[in-house]
Amino acid sequence: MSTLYEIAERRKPPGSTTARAATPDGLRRNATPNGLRRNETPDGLRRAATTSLAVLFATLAIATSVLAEETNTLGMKLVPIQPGTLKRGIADDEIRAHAEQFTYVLSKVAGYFENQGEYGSGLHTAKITRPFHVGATEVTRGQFRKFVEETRHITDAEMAGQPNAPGAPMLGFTPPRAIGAVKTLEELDIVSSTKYTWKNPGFAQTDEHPVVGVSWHDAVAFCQWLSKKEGKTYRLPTEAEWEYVCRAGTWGQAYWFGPDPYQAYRFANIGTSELEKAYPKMVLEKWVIDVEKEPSDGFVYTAPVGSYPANPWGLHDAHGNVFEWCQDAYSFTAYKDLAQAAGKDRVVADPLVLKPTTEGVDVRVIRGGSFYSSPQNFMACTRSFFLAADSACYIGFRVVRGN
Ligand SMILES: [Ca+2]
Ligand SMILES: [Ca+2]
Repeated sequence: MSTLYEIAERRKPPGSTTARAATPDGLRRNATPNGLRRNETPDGLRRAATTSLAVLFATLAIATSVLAEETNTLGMKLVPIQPGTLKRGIADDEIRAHAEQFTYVLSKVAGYFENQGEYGSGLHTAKITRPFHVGATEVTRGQFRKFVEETRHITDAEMAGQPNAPGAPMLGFTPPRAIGAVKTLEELDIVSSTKYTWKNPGFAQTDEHPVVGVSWHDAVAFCQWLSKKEGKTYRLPTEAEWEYVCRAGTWGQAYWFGPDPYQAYRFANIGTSELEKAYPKMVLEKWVIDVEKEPSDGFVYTAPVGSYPANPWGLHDAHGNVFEWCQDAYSFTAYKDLAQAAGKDRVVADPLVLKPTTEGVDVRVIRGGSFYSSPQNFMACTRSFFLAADSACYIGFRVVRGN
């Protein structure tokens, strides 16, 4: 079996290396129904009632302010998220649904996730203890452009090829030269080249499309710039926060919209029949689909952000469009390690993993799948990774703002 380093070195998209396998808490009320003592006078009752109402309105005002949706200086919509809990790991139902849907042998799918420590021994509960805001959409190319214009930031991909460049040339979308011309998987469709940057990912984009071709470093630099600009703390979501807001209260199903990947075309831009029609043999390798019968999601490459319905908490494109960088370093055994360290109750408060599988190799988590992904890769639970200094035409990011 390949080591993480070897896999990362190959710089293949997660879709091709791993595809095979691939509530809020309620507030406790401790008051009595009316909150009053038995011996109070009517006046006292009125005063107490008035006081109770004042407290209630004040509480509602606080709750409302916490719950407000906001638009920041970049015109980015931020939706409020309340603390709560998230089960992490793979639910039996999710495994079963995929085994049945894709004719994979149940044990094979389960075995894949078990190897990643995400199933059985890795099951645990993540407790999100603080409220935060999260971008309703992925960061757009127009928003990233403003950052570049103000800071003259040079991305890792733009430095690639020069001496001491931190990362490899960006993976851009390179259509096969001709049908039948591709002899090996290495020649297929996604190629590392210095000609690709966030301005040229290999397909056309407008300022409303999600920015791609940004490394983890570039995404963090964007957050730092925006924090300084607004005097607030912007950052990438932790891996746990990402799944928490993607699931939006759902558990035991592969997607926030349900268990059925064949409904995904209504809710997400993923690699489905339109991609297969544009580039035959590209999708079929990864996904058992019927090109003629299966509806298209409408986009071969990235879609303008927010083109599909929001999930119950107001997020668009958590599944698909582009993978999203998370703060965490990627570790194969992260879930198993966290579960074991958590003790009997297996509850971990605000988990954040910073220790990678291989010392000295900065590999970070990416989540949610992309326009190029098969269903296993855009499940809410599916963990993927990429080198922090590298970039690809199917990876972007979304920001979190602390409160
Ligand atoms: Ca698509
Ligand atoms: Ca996404």
